[in-house]
Amino acid sequence: MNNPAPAISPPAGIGDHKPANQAVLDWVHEVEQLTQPENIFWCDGSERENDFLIAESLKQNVLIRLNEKKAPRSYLHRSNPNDVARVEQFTFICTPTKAEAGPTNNWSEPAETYSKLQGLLKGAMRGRTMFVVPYIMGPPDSPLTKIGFEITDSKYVVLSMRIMTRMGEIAVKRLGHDPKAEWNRGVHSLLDVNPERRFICHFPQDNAIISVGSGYGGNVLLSKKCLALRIGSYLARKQGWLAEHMLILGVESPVGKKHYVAAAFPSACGKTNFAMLIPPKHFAGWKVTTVGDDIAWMQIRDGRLWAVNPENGYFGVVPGTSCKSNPNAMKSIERDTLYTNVALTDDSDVWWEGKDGAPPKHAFDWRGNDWTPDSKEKAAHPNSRFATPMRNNPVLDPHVEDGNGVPISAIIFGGRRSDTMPLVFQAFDWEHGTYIGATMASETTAAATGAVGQVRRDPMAMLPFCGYNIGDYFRHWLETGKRLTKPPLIFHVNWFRKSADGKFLWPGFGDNMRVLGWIIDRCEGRVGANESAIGHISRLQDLDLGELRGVTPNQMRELLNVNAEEWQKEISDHAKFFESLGSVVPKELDKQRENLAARFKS
Ligand code: GTP
Ligand code: SPV
Ligand code: MN
Repeated sequence: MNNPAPAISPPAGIGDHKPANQAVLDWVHEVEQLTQPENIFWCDGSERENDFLIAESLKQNVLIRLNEKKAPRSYLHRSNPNDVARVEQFTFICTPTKAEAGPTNNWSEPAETYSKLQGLLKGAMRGRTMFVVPYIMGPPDSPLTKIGFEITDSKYVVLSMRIMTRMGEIAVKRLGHDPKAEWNRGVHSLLDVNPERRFICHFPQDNAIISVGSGYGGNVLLSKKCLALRIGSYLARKQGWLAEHMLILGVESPVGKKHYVAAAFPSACGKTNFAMLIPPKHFAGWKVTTVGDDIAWMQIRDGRLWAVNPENGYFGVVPGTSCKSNPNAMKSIERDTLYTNVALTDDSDVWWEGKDGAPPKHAFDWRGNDWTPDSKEKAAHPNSRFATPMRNNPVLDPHVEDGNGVPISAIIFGGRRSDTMPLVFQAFDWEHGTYIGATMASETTAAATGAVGQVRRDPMAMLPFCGYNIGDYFRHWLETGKRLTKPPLIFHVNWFRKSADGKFLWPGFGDNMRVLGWIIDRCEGRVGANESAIGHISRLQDLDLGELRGVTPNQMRELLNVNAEEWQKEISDHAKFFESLGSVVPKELDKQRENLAARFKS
């Protein structure tokens, strides 16, 4: 379990890779004075270091070794059962004023917060090893690439960071000697893994993050949500680019024409699956490749948006992953994978709800308790995850390391909506697209603690990840649009609409290619659309449904239907949402809502 484990003593040559930069040394010294670890382990990201840390983690039961034949070089980690997902209620943006954090963030005054956290961190690493993890976010030769250092007392965090980021020597070299160089300071301590002492705090002005009391995912892999999105979005506005919760995929037609698409779906709403999609047989010759599965950093060049994936691995939802739903993910996690909170079979393989084949007759559930198919509890936690290097992905896009990024032809928004939202529609223009993103909603999922299945507004899938005032974020989107001479087209999709009897109307997964195909046709100007009040909607005859099984014409009509009554409620929910944000929403977006309402009347 990811409860604190005692200090480890590495042999000479491991853990002693001290960087030369004085600013880093001073900061580490300061944190050492405060937390008083037994020793300091300076990570270099080498194979040898990784082997040593895995061996120590196995000894200390931080990891469980899996069957070498069935899951080569893969391990299982069990987190504390009180610590299984992001904690939005304990996540804070600590800007000098509350207004800078805005109406959607928890705000906490920086000086007070530093002092509270210092109190919690005082002596917190006694008897433990303090790891210093250097890493970069972004391809090595991208102008957007950022350097971070994470201090942590969790080996699981170190091992995960090595998968999820470009970690070690590469960051130390890039930073060099300049004590004024820009880099992110991240401090993480498990403390006693107690939800009452769990705080994820961001100090955008200081480019600093402090996370205490958790050992799980986005709470503690400070590169990901904390740096790449919350601090990242703050820097992006200042520096004129975009940091978004978006997958990036490439889609190539049979004649070899390639487009790149970025898509923002909230947590556990299908980004990883969409990014690795395998087109159905009917789409022979089409190919989808993955640039990223969770985060896109985008900048403007030649009037277009160009995107890079700042990450180096995937931290993906496990339940539901199978050779049927996502064969490329299954191949990616065949080896070199760090699993968290899945079930363990009697032959030391991993299992989860939705995996191919029959469930095992006996297994140990994610907590380590006996489990059989008759058990009431789930074998794998609904937010159980895999961390796997992106190199394992058989459809990794060849341009993933390209520092210039890939040119984005379309941006897609989408969420889990059982009603109202049709399968796909297109915004009239950038400003309307910004409105569609800003008013997006989705049912909550197990990716964050709290109720599951409740519809909430989640602008651009960034509600939990925007590191500054959401009104300024909307403004930044509008301003970005003005700078684009060839803006991507903007779409909204919904894979999750349900029939009256509560079943998904759309088969999803690989069949989402049919929707992607229409989107590409629109980008190429090859196909028309129905002009509706909410945007350009796909006509039934323009969606390639060849060989699609199990969807009746009636279901298709339902999927594409715009129900005026549902939309009256939707529009009034948009208004309520904007009202709840106070006066920060740009007036252009209020105007968009008025136009939308008016189109329904005309
Ligand atoms: P995060 O890693 O939390 O950001 O999640 P994500 O957006 O990458 O979602 P992911 O692709 O991991 O999918 C989350 C859940 O949605 C999984 O259980 C999937 O099986 C399910 N899912 C993904 N795509 C579809 C789809 O097209 N249709 C349906 N019905 N379910 C889907
Ligand atoms: C998400 O919740 O959007 C994730 C998982 O990608 S976590 O890294 O835990 O935030
Ligand atoms: Mn995510």
